[in-house]
Amino acid sequence: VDEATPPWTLQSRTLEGLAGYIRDGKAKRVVVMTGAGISTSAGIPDFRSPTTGLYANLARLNLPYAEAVFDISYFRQNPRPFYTLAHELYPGKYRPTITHCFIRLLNDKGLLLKLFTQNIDCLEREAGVPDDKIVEAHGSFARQSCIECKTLYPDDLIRKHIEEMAIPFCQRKSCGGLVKPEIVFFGEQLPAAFFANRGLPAEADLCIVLGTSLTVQPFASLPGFCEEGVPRLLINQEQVGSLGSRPDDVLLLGDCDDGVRKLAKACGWLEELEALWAKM
Ligand code: CNA
Repeated sequence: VDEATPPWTLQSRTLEGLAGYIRDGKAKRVVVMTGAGISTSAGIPDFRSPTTGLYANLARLNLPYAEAVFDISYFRQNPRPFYTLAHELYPGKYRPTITHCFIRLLNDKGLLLKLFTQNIDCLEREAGVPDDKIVEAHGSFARQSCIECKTLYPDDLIRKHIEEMAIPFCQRKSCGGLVKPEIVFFGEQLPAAFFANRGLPAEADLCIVLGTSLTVQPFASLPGFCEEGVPRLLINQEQVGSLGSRPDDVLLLGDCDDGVRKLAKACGWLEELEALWAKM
């Protein structure tokens, strides 16, 4: 929208306007959508940032193209690049960021309708966002199974394999297929929970999009399901998707942790947020 178009819902299309909306109790059903950018300050690289992203640094894995590391047909031929990466990304090594804690705080205040995350690092969970509030749209490292017969594979064994960068195989002798954490690869179906919940943005009274390039479908279509007139906030290094095209879209371009701190401050929640984060 151009600057002359007035907002429909907010007092002003600014952080202050948005914080006013929250302080007035108008945001009671908040949907949050996140991506790799909320975990970069925890030390986990994103995919697409030009020099620091994983795709820019995958040369050492000798891939035919960067996305192959998460491509199911490539994995079948050569699982080693994925397991090299899994060794680096495996949960348990990283501390949630203040942005993860902000989502937890929204839930503690009874305002979180649902968190849709593309991340597989489980940091939202570690920050204390409850299981039933999270839709891990691209799966996670929480479980692993055989890619052929789907038999589950034990947690302790996958951990050992990933630590040692060894490739795990199905324990059923008659099968012997490759085992893979249940993160969604290109060419695989998204989890049922995504499809069961994808209508929820239409019920939201506030949408917050954090740290994602919004380039992977169908996740990228979620903010578009919010009703017209429902404020949408983007906190990201760059403008993405259709955020910024509606009269009540607020853009806070820059670092997520900085943006979240500014929002928390404007809502009067900053001390509480910092205290929560300090305990992580
Ligand atoms: P992406 O395509 O790499 O985009 C990341 C976005 O975040 C970009 O727009 C960046 O500009 C922005 N960004 C990076 N750092 C910051 C920061 N500190 N503050 C604000 N903005 C920042 O990642 P997406 O999540 O959009 O892509 C979807 C893929 C990436 C999903 O399938 C994930 O599984 C996958 N991924 C996940 C992780 C993880 O779990 N932490 C890490 C790397 C990739």
